[in-house]
Amino acid sequence: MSFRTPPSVDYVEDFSPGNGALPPRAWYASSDAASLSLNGSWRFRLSATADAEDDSFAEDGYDAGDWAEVSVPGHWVLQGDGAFGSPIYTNHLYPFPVDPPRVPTENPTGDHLRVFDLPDDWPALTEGGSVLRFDGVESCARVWLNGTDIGEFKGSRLPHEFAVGHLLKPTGNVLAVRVHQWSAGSYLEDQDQWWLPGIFRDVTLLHRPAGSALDFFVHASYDHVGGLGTLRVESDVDGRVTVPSLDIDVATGESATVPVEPWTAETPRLYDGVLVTEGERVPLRIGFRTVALEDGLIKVNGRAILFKGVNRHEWHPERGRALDLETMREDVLLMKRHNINAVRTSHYPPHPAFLDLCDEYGLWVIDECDLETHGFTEQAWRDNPVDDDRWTPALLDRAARMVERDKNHPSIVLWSLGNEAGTGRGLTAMAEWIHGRDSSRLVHYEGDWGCRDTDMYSRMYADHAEVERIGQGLDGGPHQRRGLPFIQCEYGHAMGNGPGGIADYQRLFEAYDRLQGGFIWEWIDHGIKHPELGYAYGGDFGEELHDGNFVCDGLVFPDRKPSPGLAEYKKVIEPVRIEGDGGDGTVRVTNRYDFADLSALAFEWAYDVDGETVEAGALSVPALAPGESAEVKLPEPPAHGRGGETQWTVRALLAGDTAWGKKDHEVAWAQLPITERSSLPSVPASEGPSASERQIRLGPASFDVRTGALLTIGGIDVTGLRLDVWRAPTDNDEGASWQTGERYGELWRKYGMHRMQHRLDGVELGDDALTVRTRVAPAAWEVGLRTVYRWTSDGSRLKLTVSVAPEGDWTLPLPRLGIRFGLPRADRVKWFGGGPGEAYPDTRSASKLGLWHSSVDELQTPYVRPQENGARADTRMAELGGLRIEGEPEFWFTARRWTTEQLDAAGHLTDLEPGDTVWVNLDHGQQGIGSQSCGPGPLPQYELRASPAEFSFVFSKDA
Ligand code: IPT
Repeated sequence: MSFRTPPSVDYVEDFSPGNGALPPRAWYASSDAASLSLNGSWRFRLSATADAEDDSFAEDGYDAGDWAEVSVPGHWVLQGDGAFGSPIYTNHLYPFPVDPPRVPTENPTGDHLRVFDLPDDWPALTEGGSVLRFDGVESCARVWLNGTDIGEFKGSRLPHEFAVGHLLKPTGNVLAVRVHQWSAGSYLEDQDQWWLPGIFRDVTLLHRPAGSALDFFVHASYDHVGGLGTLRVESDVDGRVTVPSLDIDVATGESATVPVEPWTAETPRLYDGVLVTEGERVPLRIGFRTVALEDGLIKVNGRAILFKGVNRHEWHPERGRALDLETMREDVLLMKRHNINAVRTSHYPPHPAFLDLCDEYGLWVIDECDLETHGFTEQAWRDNPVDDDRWTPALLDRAARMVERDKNHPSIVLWSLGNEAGTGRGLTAMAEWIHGRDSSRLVHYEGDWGCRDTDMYSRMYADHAEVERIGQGLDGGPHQRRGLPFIQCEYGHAMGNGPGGIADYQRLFEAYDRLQGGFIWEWIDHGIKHPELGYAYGGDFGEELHDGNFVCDGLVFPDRKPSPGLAEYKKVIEPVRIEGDGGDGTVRVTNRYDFADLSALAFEWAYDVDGETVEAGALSVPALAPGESAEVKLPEPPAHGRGGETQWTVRALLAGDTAWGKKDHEVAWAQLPITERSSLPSVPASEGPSASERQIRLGPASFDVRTGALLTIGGIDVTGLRLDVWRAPTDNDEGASWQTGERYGELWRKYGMHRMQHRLDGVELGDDALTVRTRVAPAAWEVGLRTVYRWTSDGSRLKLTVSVAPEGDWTLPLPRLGIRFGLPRADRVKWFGGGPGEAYPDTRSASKLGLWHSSVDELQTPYVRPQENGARADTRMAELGGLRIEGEPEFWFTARRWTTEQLDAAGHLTDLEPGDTVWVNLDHGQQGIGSQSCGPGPLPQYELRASPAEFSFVFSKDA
């Protein structure tokens, strides 16, 4: 009998960040040193535990012919059609027992194997050295090259390099990497996202020529008073730095000061330079800028900046956090096109290529360290690794790997210690180290409300009132914090429909200097493409613990299509303010950029009648400097010979193609009403209702004689027309379980808003009207809505006036208030009102008054978890299914091929099966959206309180 000794896997559970790796350094692409990408298909073997297999697979000659294959970069749980386990989604709960640094015995472990030859032109193995670089492996890896154990490491979203020159051979190199899903490092990586093991970023072999620099630090500052840039490149190997366009040619370590154009996120001027050492030429992209904390404000180049930011996780619906360059570029382009000027790399340093794009296109970056220990909140932060000296080396290693890798990016203005890790000495040690290493940037961390370690006060999800108090400096707090600027590193939780209330935040950010803006949570929904479910979220893989669709809370859908929340944000943060009174023919244009003048923009006016542009032309606006305003005269209103509602639409467009947008791309706009909307066509009640045995007839309509229910209009069947108050609760209606405010989803169900009963109190045939009296109320409660439907007609048109009088003590808002009905067939929709996208009371900034067209299907917003969506605001007129509907006052309208109840019951979009009936809601009111899925609910002015209401619609056959 023989016993196998399991391999030692102590490194998996020790506090140490690892062994054998080289010191961290800047990440760059050399112009002439050879490199070999080891991305591609690797052999793969999955084991259930860390010690199931010995290391013989790392030996030359090992036959892995029967192993599976995976793509590197990639996560094994997203490959192999489920054969390699599944993703797990938890927000902050650790999916394993909390007993740091121990992890479960069941620890999925993926052995990865790749055999490679050096290319023919690879430098002779005696020339210089070679480095093997891993840009990201989750969560712990051990590496062998040609049978030699070269070390192991943790720190999933950080680079690790190993010196391997002495181990390489021209052909048949065997690279073996053992990756463990769980490790001590997992305790430091409790970010709200999918747990996705694997080698998910590039693996590269880099030649390091003799005499090449190991590391270098580009210091490029800007003196805004003199307009001078100062460049100094520190390098551990002496060399020269040249910037031809600036006539700079200096030795490393020496400074050169010359007139330059500064780098800003708005004007991302980069200068090409080269660092030449004896062994290598390294291209530099230099941006001159100075970040400082001055007068209690974050200033760049002498001016306070306003962050209009987003939190960005790396995400791709099929590849998880393994992003290709084109996907990263798409993120940056989408952000730039939506007026976003800042990114917080929540909650780990991104793939370094993303930062190159931020430098190039211009985005302010908060680079955040790969650190979160949020799960310790469940035990009142006891044993939190950031307050336990045994973990401090790992924390410092993470800080250094981030700063050293990313220090040469002008776009990075703040370093962030991590997210949701409580407080402790380990964080202080990180902050001290970062401050000491790089005094040219500021340090951010949200968890430290006393600002012991940070250069600004940062919070998440503070409500409007508190933000205003902070703006006014009336928030008290420790002395240390009082003189510091404020940012909301997370706000506007974009889960499902929403976020609401961001325009109200933006007003505060603009009103108070201390408030330097914020970062919407978050950029993208982390839905995973799934054959049956469309996009999967937490729980869809049978996880033992999970947080459902809390992982789908982005401004773009998993496929990166913009959601209405992104359109809203774009409008709210637009860099040009256009305002005025349409009647007096002038507009006031204000430049709200921090640095750029308006010379890149061209302005246009349009004169609209009933939502259609009848004439348009160029508007000449001076190239205002930041902060400046000008009054600009509009032309004489054109004679159009039409009655109707008139307005000016003034737009700011890109004057020419830019790196991120084409000429005519819309940057900002406003509409200035000239004449009021014309009132409803009068429908003189020239006909009265007449009853036969079965039906009541009134003008073009027929009704049930017993119930007074509408049956047809002009021969078109109309089903189930009645008062409606129910909407499929949004994620923000439902609210997060920890919210202390009222959670309306729950409250509405408790009070039966989804099961209102309609009691018929009378059908009256008057001389000029059919009146149907009802009381609409939920079982078990005394609250109700007395509802009267009054129908009149002039023979061809049919008018409905609905009067609603609440009864009882309504302590809750209504989800909506309006009517709904079904139409047998409808496809194209035309409306005069707000569009083109959806809007709700506190998400309506981007809704433009116009004459819009859509199909019923295109009216739907595909929130990953189905919920109320698709309302169009301020509707004056809608045509669909052969009917024309005009309303007074303006109404909200939605139309869908399923009922609200079906929408409410659906868990995924694939649960929604279109029926034959199109269900139409015409709403007098809608409850606001707010941000209660992880923040404050709707502000009081956006709540739909039950109160007496009257609203009318005129129905006619569409011409
Ligand atoms: C906050 C987290 O920082 C972020 O990662 C994400 O989980 C977000 O919430 C919600 O989607 S933490 C929250 C408890 C305020």
